[in-house]
Amino acid sequence: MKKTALITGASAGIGKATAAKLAQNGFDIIITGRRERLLRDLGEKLTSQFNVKVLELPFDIRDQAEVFKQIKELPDNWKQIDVLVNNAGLAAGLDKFQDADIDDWETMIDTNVKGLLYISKAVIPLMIKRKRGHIVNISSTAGKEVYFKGNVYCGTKHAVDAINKAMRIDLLEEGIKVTSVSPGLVETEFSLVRFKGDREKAGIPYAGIEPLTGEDVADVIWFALNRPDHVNINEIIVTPKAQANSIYFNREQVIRE
Ligand code: NDP
Ligand code: 8X3
Repeated sequence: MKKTALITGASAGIGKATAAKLAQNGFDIIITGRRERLLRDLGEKLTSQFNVKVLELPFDIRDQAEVFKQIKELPDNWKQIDVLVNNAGLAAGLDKFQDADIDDWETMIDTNVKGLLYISKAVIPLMIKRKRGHIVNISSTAGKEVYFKGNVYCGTKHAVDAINKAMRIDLLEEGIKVTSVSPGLVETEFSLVRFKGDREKAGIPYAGIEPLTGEDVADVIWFALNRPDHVNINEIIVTPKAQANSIYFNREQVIRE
């Protein structure tokens, strides 16, 4: 039977690659993000390439009322959501705690934590009604270890990790699976967003290593989604070969090879 997935933050990076992966595997897809043009372009591409239905929903995940309105107003034939990928998120700034911009903190907490809570709270009742569903929360290695100047971004991803565990417990009796995927360095728009468009600074985290791609992470998400019904993958951590965790890198790998 045809399945439907809702992917937040599908206008770029990991979310965009995940939308393509699920479309390739026959899912109808609801794609969300703020940049409407990018969602429309992706929607057209996936529809023609994979012969699936795509619904583009442009909205800001930080806007609680808007999130609930968008889900409430879904056409009836889009309300049977089998998979929710909570991916929309960002880092803003990389500064010592004492130097950081409070607006950056607000943005990260509002998007990575509160936005994830809003969309989950709006979609979960639709899953409970059907006693089935699978939620994939995109956390990070930053949710496993805190790194220098990572303070609040790491805090939001530790929160995602805790929320992921809590959801799995609370949704157990509803037959809903909950998985977290925690990537290390992935080359997407993430760093450019973190450094507010400064391309030079944005390149620094990837210097001397071969980072993951959005497609690498989409493959891992698909692995978790594609298990038999009785199997739940609780957590996956995936890093580039040249990264051991949030802190340790082999930055010479690319140079040596
Ligand atoms: P990108 O910047 O490439 O993509 C982020 C996506 O989130 C975009 O589609 C963006 O859409 C969406 N988004 C951001 N803010 C909002 C908002 N307020 N409302 C709605 N959508 C929003 O980054 P990635 O693909 O790398 O990041 C995806 C997730 O993966 C994030 O949660 C990130 O923390 C996590 N992650 C990333 C890693 C990396 O190294 N890249 C590693 C580990 C985790 P738009 O701008 O159109 O709104
Ligand atoms: C993104 C990976 O190491 O930049 O979550 O925090 S990192």
